[in-house]
Amino acid sequence: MAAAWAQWGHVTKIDPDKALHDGDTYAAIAETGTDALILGGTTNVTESSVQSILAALTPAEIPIFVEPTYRPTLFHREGLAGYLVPIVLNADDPLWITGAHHEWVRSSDPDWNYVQSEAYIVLNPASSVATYTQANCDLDVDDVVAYAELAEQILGQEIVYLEYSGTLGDPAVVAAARDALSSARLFYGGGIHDYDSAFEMASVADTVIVGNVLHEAGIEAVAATVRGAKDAHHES
Ligand code: 1GP
Repeated sequence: MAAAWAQWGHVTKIDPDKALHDGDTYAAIAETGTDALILGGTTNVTESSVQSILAALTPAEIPIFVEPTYRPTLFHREGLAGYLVPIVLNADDPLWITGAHHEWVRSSDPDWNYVQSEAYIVLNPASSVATYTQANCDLDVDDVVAYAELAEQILGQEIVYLEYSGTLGDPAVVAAARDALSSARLFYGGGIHDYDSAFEMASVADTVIVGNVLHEAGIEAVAATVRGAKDAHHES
């Protein structure tokens, strides 16, 4: 699949399980200046929840990807650019490394043109993704750097995703992970909620992802994070 993500500086993740903030519409999210939308959440990203949000989003002018927790069988879907499939490198449960993926490939006939993997490193032990995957989050900076390097150099991953979902991570760890990559892109997600937090993390990551702020504070707050990320990327 074409490397659409190579140009992304800021991405907004929509959790189909959570409502939008008062008065916000799906269609308006694309107008914040965010570069792409991901429909994703730890649970309940279902075929039908995706379908109804896609219907509300289309026609958006930015790409829309799904991080599925179901097994996609329908790839050519109007309004959808493709699927981002996480593998969680520090999951203790192999279901999240190759298990679910193996089941999916066996039971479906994936159209690989629409599939891109992401190498996740889950770093907030209090997050639901850490609980689900039984992630070992007790990692120091060298551990994280080693995961990032092995993702790119051994597993051939093009996207490494530092997932601090729910809390703002350590910029020094993010910077060290990015420095360890040669051409893979470093995604950062977790706790970005305003201009300053977006600026800080976009200064050390290639792509920042915002999630909760959309549902909790709304589209204006997302727009502030877009400005922070763009300013940081212009300076670097
Ligand atoms: C979640 O990385 C994203 O998968 C964003 O995290 O919800 O904390 O913004 P937040």
